[in-house]
Amino acid sequence: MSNRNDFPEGFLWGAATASFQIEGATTEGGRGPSIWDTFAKTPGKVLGGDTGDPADDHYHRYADDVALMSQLNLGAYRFSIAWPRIIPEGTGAVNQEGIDFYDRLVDTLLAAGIQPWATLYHWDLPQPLEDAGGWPHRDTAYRFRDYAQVVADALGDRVSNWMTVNEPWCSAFLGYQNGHHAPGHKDDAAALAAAHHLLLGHGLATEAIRSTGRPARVGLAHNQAVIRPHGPSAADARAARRADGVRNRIFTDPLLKGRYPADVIEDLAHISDFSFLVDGDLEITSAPMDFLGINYYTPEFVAASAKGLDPALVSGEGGAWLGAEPEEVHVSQGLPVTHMGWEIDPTGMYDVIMRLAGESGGIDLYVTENGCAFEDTVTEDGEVNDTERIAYYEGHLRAAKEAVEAGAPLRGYFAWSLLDNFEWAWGYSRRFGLVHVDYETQKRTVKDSGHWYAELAKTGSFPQR
Ligand code: IFM
Repeated sequence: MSNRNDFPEGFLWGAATASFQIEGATTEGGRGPSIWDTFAKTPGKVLGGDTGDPADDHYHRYADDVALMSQLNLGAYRFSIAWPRIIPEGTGAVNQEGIDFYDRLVDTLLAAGIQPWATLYHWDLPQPLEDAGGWPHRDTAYRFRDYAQVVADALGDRVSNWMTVNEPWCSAFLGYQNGHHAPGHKDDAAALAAAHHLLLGHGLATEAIRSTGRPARVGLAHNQAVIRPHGPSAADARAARRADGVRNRIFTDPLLKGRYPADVIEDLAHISDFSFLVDGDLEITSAPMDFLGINYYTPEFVAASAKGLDPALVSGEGGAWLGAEPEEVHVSQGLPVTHMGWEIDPTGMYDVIMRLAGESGGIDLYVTENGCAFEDTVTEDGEVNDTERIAYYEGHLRAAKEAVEAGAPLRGYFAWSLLDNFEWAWGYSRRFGLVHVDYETQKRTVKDSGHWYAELAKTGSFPQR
C-alpha cells in the first residue's frame, strides 16, 4: 500500500554512476591511463576481454544523459571524477580539458535543477601512481590530497556534496589482496597498508576540500558489510566477529572513533604489525564527516567451518579470506539471487542503516548505492520489463522507510545505477541500470524500473502496482 508520503519531505532521490564505468573515451581529452585500463587489457582479468571503451560513451553524451535524469525526476546525481582526466600522471600537471568536461557536466546538471554529488575516487588510480607503489605506498594519499585540492578549487563553487573515496574495502582488498580487481595484486600486508592509506587519503582530501572555505559537505561511500553468523554456535559467532572486523570496523573505527580495533590488530598480527600507522594519522582519518554514504547490496553469512554444510551452499575463499581462520567459509542461505549471484535480503539494508545510525553519532546518512543486476532484454515494443528489479528496489526502499521511521537520520537514496555500465571484472555482462544501454548503438531505453523509480522520486510515495 502506498501512503502519501512514504518518505519525508525533502528526502533526496538520486542515481549513481562512476567515471570508468560509463565515460568511455579513455584516450581522449588528455586523459592518462588508469589501473583499470591496464587491468582490463590484461588477458583473463575481465570477462569477455571487455575494456573501458566504449562503456556508455557518456564523455560525449553527458548532456543527453542529464536529460534522461530529468525524465527520471532525479533530485541528485552521484558521479565520480576520473583522477587520470584531471592529473594524467597522477601528480604534477593539471589537464584543463579534463576539468572542462566536469565543468560542463556540473553546469548542465545545475541548469536541470539536479544536485551534483561528486566522488573523487571510484577506483581509477592513475597508472603512474600504481607504478610508484599504488595505495600500499603512503605517498599516494598525499597525491590524492593534491588532486582533491585541484578539483575542489575548480568545482567547489558549484558542487557542495563530496564523497572522497568509494568503497575503500574494494580498492584495498579486491585490488591488493585477492587480485579480483585492478591492480590485481595478491599481497595481504600490502592490502592492509592500502586500506590505511585510503583512509588517510580520505582525511587529507577532506581537509583540502574544506580549505577552499566554500560551503561543502564531505563524506565517504562505505560498503559496510552485513555479516551474520550462519548458525547459533559460538564458533560461528567468532567467525562473524572476525569478518566484521576486517570488512567493517577496520574502516569505521579509524573514521568514526580515531582508532583501530584491538581485536582486528590481534587477528591480523601474523600479517602486519601496522607499522604503516604514523603518529597523527588517526586524527586525520577521523576528521568529522558531514555525512556517511552507505552502499548495500546483499548480506553475508559466515560459518566457522564447512563441516556438515551442504557443499552447494558454501563459498568464499577459506584461509585466503583475510583475517579468517583457515576453515571459515561464507554460506549461502538459499535465497533468490540477482545475476551477480548475490542473495536478495532487504533486512540487511535495514540492519546496516540502523547500525551506522548508532555508530556515526547522528550525522546524516545516505544510501549512496543500492541496486541489482538482472538479464534484461529490450522487447520488440522497445520496453524492458524488469519486474524483478522493481521488486528488489521496492523491498529495499521499504526497509529504508522502516529505518527512517525507527529514527535513522537517512536523508536520501541513490539507485545503482543510472545506466547499464562496465561492471568491473564482469565487463558489460551484468546490467545494473535503471536505463538499458545498447553498447553497439548507444541507444538508451528507460526500463520499467526506471519509470517506477521516476514516479517514486516525483511523489515520495511507492507507486501502486
Ligand atoms: O558497480 C559497482 C560499483 O562500482 C561499486 N559498488 C558496487 C557496484 C555493483 O557491483
